[in-house]
Amino acid sequence: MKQQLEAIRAAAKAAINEAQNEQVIEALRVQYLGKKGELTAILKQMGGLSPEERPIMGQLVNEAKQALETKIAEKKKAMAAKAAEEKLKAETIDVTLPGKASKPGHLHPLTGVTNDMIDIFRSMGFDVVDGPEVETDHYNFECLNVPADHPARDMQDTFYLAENLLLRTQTSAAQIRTMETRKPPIRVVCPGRVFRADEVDATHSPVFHQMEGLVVDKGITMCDLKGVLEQFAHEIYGPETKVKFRPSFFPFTEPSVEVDVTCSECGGKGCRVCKGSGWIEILGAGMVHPNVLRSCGIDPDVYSGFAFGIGLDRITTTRYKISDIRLLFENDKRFLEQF
Ligand code: 2NM
Repeated sequence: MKQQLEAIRAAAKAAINEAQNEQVIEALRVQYLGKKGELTAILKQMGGLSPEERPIMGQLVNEAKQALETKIAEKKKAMAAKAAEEKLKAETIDVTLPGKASKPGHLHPLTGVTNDMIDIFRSMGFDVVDGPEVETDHYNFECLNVPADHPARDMQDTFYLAENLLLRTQTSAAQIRTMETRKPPIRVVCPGRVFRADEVDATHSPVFHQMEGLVVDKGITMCDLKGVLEQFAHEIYGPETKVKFRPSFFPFTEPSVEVDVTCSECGGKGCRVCKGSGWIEILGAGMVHPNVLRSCGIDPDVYSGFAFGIGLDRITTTRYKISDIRLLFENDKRFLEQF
């Protein structure tokens, strides 16, 4: 019986040492120490022993039982410690590793220039208005005194969506709508996308951006136009900038002018950017044609006004010395990150 006990004890010890997880340990505990376990079975055989042998054997069995219980507890503790250590190892964060810097977003250069220009005109008392990009022939051409045989009305120059529906070729239509709905005094600018069926090259894109302005009140003259546009040029290019007004022609203004500023690259001496002339053309303008006022229900004998159209893409490319307008629309991050 003693030998049997020793054999059980040795087997249990070996099995516990071998055990890899809690379930196995628990199974071994049941196998050896449980109610139907092997040690309990030995205790049950003690009835057949002599009264002298019984306490000795009882003590041996109890010792074995205690030893195995201790062994199991130790093994469980060791396994828990090992599991905790592995968990810690797996969850370790190296706080000394360098971080991944995230680049903050920023405005597209065109948006930045548009916002700056809006600020300049707001400071002179202008409101910002907008209108639809899909326009009717009526608002885009007819109200603007553009005659039926004008080349701009040709399919070649304008994107038509249907007989009388088109992508606006300028933002003036929004100003026509403003004249229809507001009473003078009117002072508005309208920034936005416009569309023309141009071939793409370094200075042309079928989608480009404009800001048109309109002032209508009693007694508005060419002097008001000059003052506002000079102020604008000084704010956007610097106070040393000179401004030149040249006679021109637009169907919607009479008289019409084109406005040049001294080249910001060479200061007016002449360079590659201004093609040697010292001047850069930045906008077109003029006194609103009486027919345009009349088409919006404004009496040209009582009111007068001036209007102007500025190419935002050109202001942006000259300000940042960008050589090709297409860079503004390609959304190449290597380009955009420079601003
Ligand atoms: C330009 C040049 C000259 C213009 C005219 C109007 C309106 F709606 F009042 F008739 N808005 N913008 C205008 C005048 C636009 O762009 C080069």
